[in-house]
Amino acid sequence: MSSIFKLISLSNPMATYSSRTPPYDLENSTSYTPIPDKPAASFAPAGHWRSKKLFAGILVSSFLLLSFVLLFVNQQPDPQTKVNGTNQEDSSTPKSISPTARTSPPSRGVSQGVSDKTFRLAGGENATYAWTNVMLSWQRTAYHFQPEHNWMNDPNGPLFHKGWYHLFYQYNPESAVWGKISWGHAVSKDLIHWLYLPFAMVPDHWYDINGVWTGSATILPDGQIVMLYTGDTYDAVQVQCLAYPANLSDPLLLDWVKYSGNPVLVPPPGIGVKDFRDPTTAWLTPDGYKWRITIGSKFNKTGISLVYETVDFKSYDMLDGYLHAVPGTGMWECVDFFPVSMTEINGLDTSVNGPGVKHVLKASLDDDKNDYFALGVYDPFENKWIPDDPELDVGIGLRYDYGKYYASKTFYDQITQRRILWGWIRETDSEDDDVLKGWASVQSIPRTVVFDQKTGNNIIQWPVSEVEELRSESVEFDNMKLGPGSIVPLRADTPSQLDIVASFEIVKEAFEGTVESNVDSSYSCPTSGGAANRGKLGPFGIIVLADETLSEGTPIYFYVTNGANGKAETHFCADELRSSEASDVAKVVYGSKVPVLDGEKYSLRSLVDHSIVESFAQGGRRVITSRIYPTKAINGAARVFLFNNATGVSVTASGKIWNMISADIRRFPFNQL
Ligand code: DQQ
Repeated sequence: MSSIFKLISLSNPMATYSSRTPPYDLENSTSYTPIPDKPAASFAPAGHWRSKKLFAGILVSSFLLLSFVLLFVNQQPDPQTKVNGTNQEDSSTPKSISPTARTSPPSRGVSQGVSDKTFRLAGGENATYAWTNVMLSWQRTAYHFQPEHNWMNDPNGPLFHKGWYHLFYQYNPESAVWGKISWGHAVSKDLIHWLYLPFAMVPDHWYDINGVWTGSATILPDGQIVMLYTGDTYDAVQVQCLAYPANLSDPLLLDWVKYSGNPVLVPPPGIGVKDFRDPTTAWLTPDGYKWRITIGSKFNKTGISLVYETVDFKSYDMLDGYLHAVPGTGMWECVDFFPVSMTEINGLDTSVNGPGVKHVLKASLDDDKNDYFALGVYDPFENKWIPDDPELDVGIGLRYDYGKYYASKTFYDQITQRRILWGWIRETDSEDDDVLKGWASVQSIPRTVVFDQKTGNNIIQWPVSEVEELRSESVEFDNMKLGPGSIVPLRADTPSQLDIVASFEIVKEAFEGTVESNVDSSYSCPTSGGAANRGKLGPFGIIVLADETLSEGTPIYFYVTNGANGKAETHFCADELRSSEASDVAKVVYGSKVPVLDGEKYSLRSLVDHSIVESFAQGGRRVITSRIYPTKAINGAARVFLFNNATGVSVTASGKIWNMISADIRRFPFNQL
């Protein structure tokens, strides 16, 4: 008998389901009754980049400047590429449609109650670009986690156990589109180099035969590991299931046992059978005796998080009310709930609460496919989380990432005392392109998450320090003056694999006369037209994954405006409008306002990895992940630039660029044990 099973049996001999009715209107509600176990279909179980010396090309090339002026500076984007005033990238329209028009591929997932995948052109048409193998294989990242092949989505159940970080992930063993969702599994000593293991779980019981969906791990005080996940049943009902390692002494946690009494939770009355998924890591009640989890759902258009209490993870009571609810936000997927310290710099274990602690509540909004969070206070006695600022509530306020980033999940690393965040970087090309390249999606570089003690109303996300192991040769630039409309190439040996830090200062004399006269107070990155749109105080920043002539390039930049209160406001943006000549990819401008405090420079860090750029502003106060598909700015043709496209001021730039070697990501060498 496994240890978790012992715990379950001892603490709950009755092993019955129980739930209390929530207080909302139950009109028309139905209760789901699971069928007993029955036979189910069986499933099979589951360069080193040689860095050379970097050198900075600090000569302003007149040819490049001319190109820049023509391509980025004064030119407004093609009307067809302009975003339509929303932050939704799927609303943008590529510049041209190839003659090879196709019918729209079927959308995977939505009918099952999960994310839409396909990027579609406006008007329902789809078009394909003449991708070459060189372009497609170049897109594969060198130091982000990806499976060898096929489709991946949400990170699941991250944890640290006996010397190994474990990452599980939603995975289709059969193809590069969503389906047959199983749990892929990989381990790492340092969160950067990974070894693939056999699948942890596959859909093989009636309660998860349509997919072993997202879940979370809880490590109990005695070291036992509880995994709760959502099963999609044979009749497409979302239920919660329990699994645990067959052998806790195995550092690799190779074998997982699904509890024989699964499912442990079914949709309660009043909750749609397709609106009940993604259980969180559990936290202890104040008496230290019971555990609680929250599960995302919706009631009409209100996103909600239901709370359940358990002693043994096998039988549960649903608590009255919700942990939190926000009207108009729709289905909450992949809810995450964890404490952050207001005074310490370390992360906190999930059960910590008390003075000096705030709680982050995060929901992945199924309606717009973004991860929203808010800071607030958790009252375990009232079973309520109250946002600090109702105007910045979950789903209407701050996002973890203003680019392509979804279904994220944190875990507490008990060894280094860090709260670490994983997130899924989705594709924004068409499903057909994914099938051509044989894989889809990437996981972000894991990020530490702490409370932003300086602003008091943000969190700070920063790539785990282990990624710095990949830094090789570097070059610094110091106090480099960039006049209005200038661009400076920074030549690197591995421009597709870089870690760039840069800070900018607006030349003071110029700044003082300018902010009052800058009338652009309605500026917003998504509606701005991108880096081509010039203001007196911006944009200025870097351009990555550009080709020599700047026909392709992705500017990451600051744009300063005169805010409503007369004070300067800073926007942090990433412009994909010219990131690719391909027609069948999304091209948008991402971004948001970012607080820049007195005495702070405008600072950014970008991790460039082939087709992914993760950019952090002001030490991690804002983050934008770009998912881009250059066709020319690849291999040796890729370039990186500093630029200042402001009309009214000069800026000075200082910083450093590192070449990044590739991470070692491969199958676990079982044959060498
Ligand atoms: N992905 C899973 C669901 C989750 C969704 C299915 C979010 O559990 O709600 O693959 O991307």
